[in-house]
Amino acid sequence: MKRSVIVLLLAALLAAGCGGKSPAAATPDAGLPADAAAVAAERGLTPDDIYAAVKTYTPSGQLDPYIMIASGGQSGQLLVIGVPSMRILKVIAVFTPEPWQGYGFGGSSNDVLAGGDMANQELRWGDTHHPGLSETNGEYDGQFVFINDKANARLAVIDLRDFETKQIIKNPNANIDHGGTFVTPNTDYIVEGPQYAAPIGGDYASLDNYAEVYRGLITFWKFDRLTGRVDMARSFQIELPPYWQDLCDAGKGPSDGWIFCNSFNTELATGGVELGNPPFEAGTTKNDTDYMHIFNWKKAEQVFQAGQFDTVNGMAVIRLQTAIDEDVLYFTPEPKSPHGADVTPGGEYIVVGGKLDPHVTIYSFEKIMAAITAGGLDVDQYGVPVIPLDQSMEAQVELGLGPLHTVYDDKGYAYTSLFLDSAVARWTLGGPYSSLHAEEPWTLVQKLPVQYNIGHIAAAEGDTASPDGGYVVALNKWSIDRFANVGPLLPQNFQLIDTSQPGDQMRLLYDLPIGMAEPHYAQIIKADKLKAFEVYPEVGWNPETMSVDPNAITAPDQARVERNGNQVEIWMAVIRSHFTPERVEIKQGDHVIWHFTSLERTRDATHGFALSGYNINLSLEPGESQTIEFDAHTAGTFNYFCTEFCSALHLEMVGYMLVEP
Ligand code: RUQ
Ligand code: CUA
Repeated sequence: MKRSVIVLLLAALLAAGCGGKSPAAATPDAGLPADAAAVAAERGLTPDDIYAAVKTYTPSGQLDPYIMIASGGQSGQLLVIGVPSMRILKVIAVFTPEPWQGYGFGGSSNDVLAGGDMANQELRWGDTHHPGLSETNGEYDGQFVFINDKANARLAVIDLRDFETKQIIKNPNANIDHGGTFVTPNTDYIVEGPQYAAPIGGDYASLDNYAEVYRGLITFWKFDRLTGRVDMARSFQIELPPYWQDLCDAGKGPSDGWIFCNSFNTELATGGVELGNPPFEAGTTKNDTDYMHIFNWKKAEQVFQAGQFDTVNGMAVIRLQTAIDEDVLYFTPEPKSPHGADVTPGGEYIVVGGKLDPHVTIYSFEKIMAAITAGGLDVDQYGVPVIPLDQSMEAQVELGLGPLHTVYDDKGYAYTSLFLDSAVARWTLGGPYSSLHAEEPWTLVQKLPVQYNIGHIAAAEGDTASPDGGYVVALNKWSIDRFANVGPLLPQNFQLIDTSQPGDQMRLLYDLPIGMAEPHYAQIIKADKLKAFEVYPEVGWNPETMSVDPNAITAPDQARVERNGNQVEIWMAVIRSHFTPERVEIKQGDHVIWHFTSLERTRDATHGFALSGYNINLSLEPGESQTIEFDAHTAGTFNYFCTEFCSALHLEMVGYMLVEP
């Protein structure tokens, strides 16, 4: 029945000349079933609207073929969104405490958050920019996702078996990052690119000494898949000139082993508009070109392993001069204030968008290698060899105003966000991609307006070695008039675009308001690559160690309270619809260690544990174990209760904690 309605709708679309710009509402004579046509007519839906509805409508119980993992911007979190339904499935708590997940309110997540603290400052938010899914052979493998915190130069590791954050690591030598996270094709390293230059290690230095003391810094975090953690002892950094390095991408295929990063502020501007200096916006954009940074990371790894580094704050730093001497770093010019650097699926080209240039510039990895091999290169003011633009460039394509980021599909098209034009540009790749499309290589095919001010852009598997095509999502910074007025702070607008048809057939399908932050990048993975647990694999599972916790219990009759001096230790069983024990009687000043085990094996039978007056709130998913520790600082009568409506007698899932003065 459902299928036949769709067939009828599609027939109607054809009959109505779908794809045309006719504003005429569908009418019953268009061939729609009478009731559907009546709804369409009543709502004033055009054939284009009906097409978009049919492309995105996902009946209850049907699952999306793609999952988008989007940065959550200054919320500090990640978003999980189904594509094409554009339903928000989850917010993953990363840098910011989140009560629903019991994240940061007792339990092991407190340790995860504390792992990202600075020596003298607790950090409880982040500005997430670029999620990086783990890859095997340049393809998403669905195991992990990594995300940076631009505000504090931190990196987080999320395990996609339970979609929970396992590690936050503070970069000891940087205060800001941006060009991360992205991974090398087999996730050997998670790369965290820098942004605003600063003295390495963050010491004080006058801006008068900018050129001599301030530096850029790129970090290669070694990822250990077995432990699911970054290993700082096997990670290294490379000192860079104090240009402001921006987004980066890893080579693959022929360019595997190399990394490409944009930079701006090769002018070495230091601001000070209040002192009569040019403001940063003018000072950093004077030069016609900046430098793309070209790293041989496999060579850098050898340099690191050979011990050719200084240790700064416990971290190996390969000095700039060593990087130059060991052929680790090269430059090539890029037009005015570049932003995105995106390697093509086969690894042959790097596409760079210049914010103040109407073109994207396409660099050939083969040409770059030939220039390096030929040698005899001039150097920049810091001694880094510079490959002239005419020796590295393959093509330029004029797209429009404000090109930023580029993703790809399976038809040899590239999609570039045009911030100032508020449009998505579809254009053709050349070289080995020419046979995939009918158009001329390196030409603009279509510009689709989006609403408004698009920043990043994401495509189905669009930055992997084999993009899927079909969908692109425009991550728009402004929404202005797209949604009901909810006051001066407006949501962002994620717009789903249909890219299934070739040529100038891109269409806008759906608007998803994001009312929690300004997300930056997103990646879209095939849903069947994700193999998350339905319930934790065994009762007593500790999500921090991903194994059964030694303090877990397996039955309610093992629940108990033990006192040792003024330390009270509690082993609590949690199962519908009660906690065991239901009474905890302690004394003011006691130190309490409280272990929880959910004995549930039923999918979605999650319990919460909230303790009044003590800022404690856990989420106990089926099979999960957790431990909290606190001092009973306040005497009185307190309740603990379940915060998830888990059963008809959920309100009875409660207990008393009596703290005797
Ligand atoms: S940025 S809008 Cu952080 Cu990726 Cu380009
Ligand atoms: Cu357990 Cu409500």
